[in-house]
Amino acid sequence: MTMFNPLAVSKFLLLSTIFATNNAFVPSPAGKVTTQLHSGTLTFDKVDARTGKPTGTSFLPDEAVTRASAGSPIEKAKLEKDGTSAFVDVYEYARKIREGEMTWEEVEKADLNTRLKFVGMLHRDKRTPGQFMMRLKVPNGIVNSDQMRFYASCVEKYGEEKGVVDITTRQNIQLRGVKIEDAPDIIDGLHARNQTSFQSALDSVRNMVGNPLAGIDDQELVDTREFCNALNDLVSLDPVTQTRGNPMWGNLPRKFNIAVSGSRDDFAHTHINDIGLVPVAHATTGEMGFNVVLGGYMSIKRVAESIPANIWIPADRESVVTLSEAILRIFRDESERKDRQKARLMWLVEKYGVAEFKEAVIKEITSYNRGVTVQDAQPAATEPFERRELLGVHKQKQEGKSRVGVLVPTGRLSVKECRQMADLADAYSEGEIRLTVEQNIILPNVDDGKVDALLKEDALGKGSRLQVNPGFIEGNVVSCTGAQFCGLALIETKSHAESIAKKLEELVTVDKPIRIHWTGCPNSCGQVQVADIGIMGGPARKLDPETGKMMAVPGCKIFVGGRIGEDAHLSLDPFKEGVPLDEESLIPELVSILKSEFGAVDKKRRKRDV
Ligand code: SRM
Ligand code: SF4
Repeated sequence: MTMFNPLAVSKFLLLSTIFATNNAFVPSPAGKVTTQLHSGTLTFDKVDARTGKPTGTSFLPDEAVTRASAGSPIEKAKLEKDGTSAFVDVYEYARKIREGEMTWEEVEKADLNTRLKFVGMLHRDKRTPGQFMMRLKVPNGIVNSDQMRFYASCVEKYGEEKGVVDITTRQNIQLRGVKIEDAPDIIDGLHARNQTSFQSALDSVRNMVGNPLAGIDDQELVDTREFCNALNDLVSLDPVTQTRGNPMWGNLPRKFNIAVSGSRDDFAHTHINDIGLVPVAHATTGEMGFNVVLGGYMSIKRVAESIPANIWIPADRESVVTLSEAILRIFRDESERKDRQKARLMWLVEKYGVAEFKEAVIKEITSYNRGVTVQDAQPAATEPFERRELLGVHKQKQEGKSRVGVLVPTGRLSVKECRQMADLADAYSEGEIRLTVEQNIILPNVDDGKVDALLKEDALGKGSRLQVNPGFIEGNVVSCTGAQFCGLALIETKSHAESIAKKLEELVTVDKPIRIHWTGCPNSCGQVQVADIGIMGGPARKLDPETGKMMAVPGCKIFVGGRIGEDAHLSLDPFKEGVPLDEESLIPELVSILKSEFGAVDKKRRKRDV
């Protein structure tokens, strides 16, 4: 019997070229390394006996290992057992559970709630004990109909409520309801479809966000697909063994986000990523390239907009990969290991100073000896430019082709809706489906002559949640996962986000898209600070009519005035706090904000006026 190797990457299935890296790890003979934890002495394997690959920790300088060993409990969990071999754990646990040797409750706690995250498996212990969310990697947010049908088949057995598929705010897919015993089949199925869940969560480089209009847009400056694929390979593909999971990035101090923008619209949101690549032509030569912005992030402790690094690189794979690798290497070895709230890139850049950090990056790049050079940032274009719409029907640069943006309310897809989207993609967009950070779908390359037929499809018709021409309010809602599945949530989000948008749509008329984002807690996965109106879970009090006393109720903070695109701006201070979440409190607040800040008028009055 041949053993399936969960880490193996099929050469036939690999989309992108493998980069030979100068500092690729050459496995040394299995050896033990000892380090002092404050709980005692730890000895870890330099080469993981289970995978034959070096561990993530084996790439760290001694000094970083010492800091990690005195670091947070997550740092210790990573030192004690390597995350890049977590695939092996999933297969072993699944086999034992299937064969009745153990139950999920007996899985080692640090694996259950921490290390399995390296395989993209997040135990939803508070909400659905024993069931996991499985997060994938979808570079540039491009999937196909076969993959979409596969997602549906994976979650169907978990029932309508728990077995759903979500499009995330990183243009990515999450499968819900997954049980450990089913995970190997899902992982095998993903790998057979050139996808993976590996290194999609915890201290990993997260999904590569690119331009959802890559290759189909006449305003495009750079096609982001090859860069997202190349960067995905950098972090997810072991350059030595050519297996999934690159141990070089297997022990990072924290999550790391990269976004590659392809046009002046900045659909990728470079301003809220650790590395943002902003397409700008070289002022003298006209060569297309990227200005680099650094350190954008959101968290409970701090929300920061990216800062310019005064770096420009040409838009070629070698330059993009080398720059990212240099920054990642410095981040991996030098960033904070004790206080996780201070371990994001921005803190390290500030510790250096921007100019000094730039110098360190250039020194690192030079040491790789790949002939990559960087220049000072180039001036951005100044001609007026208006950010465009992604929903609806729009002409492509290809003659006779259109892109059709479909609203997926709050990114949530039922099994039936996944299959409907797959069928539409097969019939109209050569099977291709693109995801956006607004949690919606774009069907590319639809023949102009077939657009009418597409719009008449039942899946997009009256009564369907999926719509091509929704109202300006309901069509622009984004929502994080919230209390239904997320243990950190202070409030339920997605169901409120969808129903309140519908009600607002009935009450007022606006003359432009109004982006309402919901997020269940201050981590801001729903990115409320970029929204026109952002709703963040928070405490509130309300009069109890029975007792006549004030009582604590689920509530929210409201943010107003975030901007995206070239003129991005984060709205950092709440416009209003302590608003109860019930409809009789929240809807009047939102109507009032829509009127005072966004020129909304009552629907009835507008009808009379007309
Ligand atoms: Fe997030 C943690 C969901 C995008 C900032 N995020 C979580 C966890 C894993 C918490 C948990 O264990 O339950 C959430 C899983 C809930 C679930 O069951 O889905 C979670 N984050 C999400 C997703 C699914 C929201 C969504 O509905 O779309 C997004 C998945 C993206 C992906 O595909 O990889 C998601 N999270 C974001 C973003 C937006 C972005 O990347 O543009 C942010 C702000 C940007 C950033 O990271 O700087 C974000 N999530 C956080 C943070 C705060 C990070 C920090 O530095 O402190 C946490 C908490 C943490 O990491 O400790 C967090
Ligand atoms: Fe969970 Fe908070 Fe992120 Fe929402 S913002 S998914 S509640 S961690």
